[in-house]
Amino acid sequence: MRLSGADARAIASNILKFADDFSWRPWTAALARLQDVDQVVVTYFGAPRSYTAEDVVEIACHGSPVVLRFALERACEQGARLAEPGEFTLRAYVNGRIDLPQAEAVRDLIDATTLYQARIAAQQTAGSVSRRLKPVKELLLQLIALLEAGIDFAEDDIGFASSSEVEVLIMPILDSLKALVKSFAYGKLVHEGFTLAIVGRPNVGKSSLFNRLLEQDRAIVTDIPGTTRDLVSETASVVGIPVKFVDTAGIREGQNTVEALGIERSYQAMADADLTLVVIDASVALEAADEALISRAQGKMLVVANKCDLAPAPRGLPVSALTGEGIPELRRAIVDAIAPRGRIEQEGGFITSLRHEQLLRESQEALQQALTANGLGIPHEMLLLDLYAALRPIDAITGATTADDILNRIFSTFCIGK
Ligand SMILES: Nc1nc2c(ncn2[C@@H]2O[C@H](COP(=O)(O)OP(=O)(O)OP(=O)(O)O)[C@@H](O)[C@H]2O)c(=O)[nH]1
Ligand SMILES: [Mg+2]
Repeated sequence: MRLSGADARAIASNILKFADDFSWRPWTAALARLQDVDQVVVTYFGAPRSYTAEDVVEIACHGSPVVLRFALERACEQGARLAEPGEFTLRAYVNGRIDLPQAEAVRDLIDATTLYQARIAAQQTAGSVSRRLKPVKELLLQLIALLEAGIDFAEDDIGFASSSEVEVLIMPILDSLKALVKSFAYGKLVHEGFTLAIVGRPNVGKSSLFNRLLEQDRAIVTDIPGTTRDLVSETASVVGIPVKFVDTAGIREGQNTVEALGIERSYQAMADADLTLVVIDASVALEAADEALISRAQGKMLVVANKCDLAPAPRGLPVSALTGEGIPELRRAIVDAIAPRGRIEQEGGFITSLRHEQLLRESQEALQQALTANGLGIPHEMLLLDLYAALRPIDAITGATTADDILNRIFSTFCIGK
């Protein structure tokens, strides 16, 4: 149980019994009794060096929900109240201990389902997003300061930035923004995961392949066509990205209602998937139904010829769910489809939040407009409107820029008026 705020220690003192020689020493743990119910460990974090930057007291009880509830009720009787969802992190933000991207990353860290996701979120809680944006924002502020100075001090007749000079200054900012926006394609994958559907005619070995890829006996396998009737899905980590594998009902014509409904879901799974494995049976001749599925699977698709232990594959990647032949190659092909070579190395250098992506895209568009306006020789007063429009979305991520920030830049980088 975590108490945060000026009264944290007073409330804890009222509900706990400490040893006679106890005194509050920050970042130290002490034993205490919670009435006749539990023996607890109490840790005190002194403001501002605590999670919320306020006084924080953490009480570690034994895990039973009834004990925790008892502790919560006693604390509330003494004037505490239950925290809103995310309130401790909100306070950390309001108290200036972390910025907005760091707060958002705390949520991602808690929600992480793979270690890789957690690692990326941890980098972001440490401020990697703001760090990445800082030089971009700095360049933009310098450009704004330069143009503002040119306007404010025009009568001094100092030859401020020509249109080609301004272009040279805009370009690197625009390039950085574009790269960041582009990095979201991969960042989204890391954040939201990837869906892989396994489809094909009945009995080609979809469920066998599904089990083989997951390395567990998850879906039922029989030699009766039409075994799988509904979607079976399981999530596993592939190169750190949560991948949802979906096994589907075999697709064929004119079956009973249950099977027909299952087949409808197979089509839906295929439409929802980021990658579809169309499984064909190497041991029998290719049918029109196989061809129909292959042409229906749009976007990212791999043809997998299963049962290659029985006959050579007519086309596609030869594998055998039975013997394991070709499975490493299939895994590699899946990894390549998820994360094309090289992408994986840019750890921390990409954005994972849709909110950030939209803001950066907005900024990029405004800057693009500034570039066009600059090429047309539009006066700097107008150009500045676009530059401020490019700055605002960045501010929405990193925190606001004040007029002083810009004035300070003007006066620190130019010796105007001496
Ligand atoms: N020889 C051989 N047999 C296989 C292989 N993969 C699956 N089988 C057999 O093929 C039959 C059907 O396998 P399933 O995995 O149930 O096929 P499915 O595509 O899921 O079938 P439905 O769910 O009915 O659409 C079973 O008898 C499996 O043992 C393989 O690589 N080689
Ligand atoms: Mg099956």
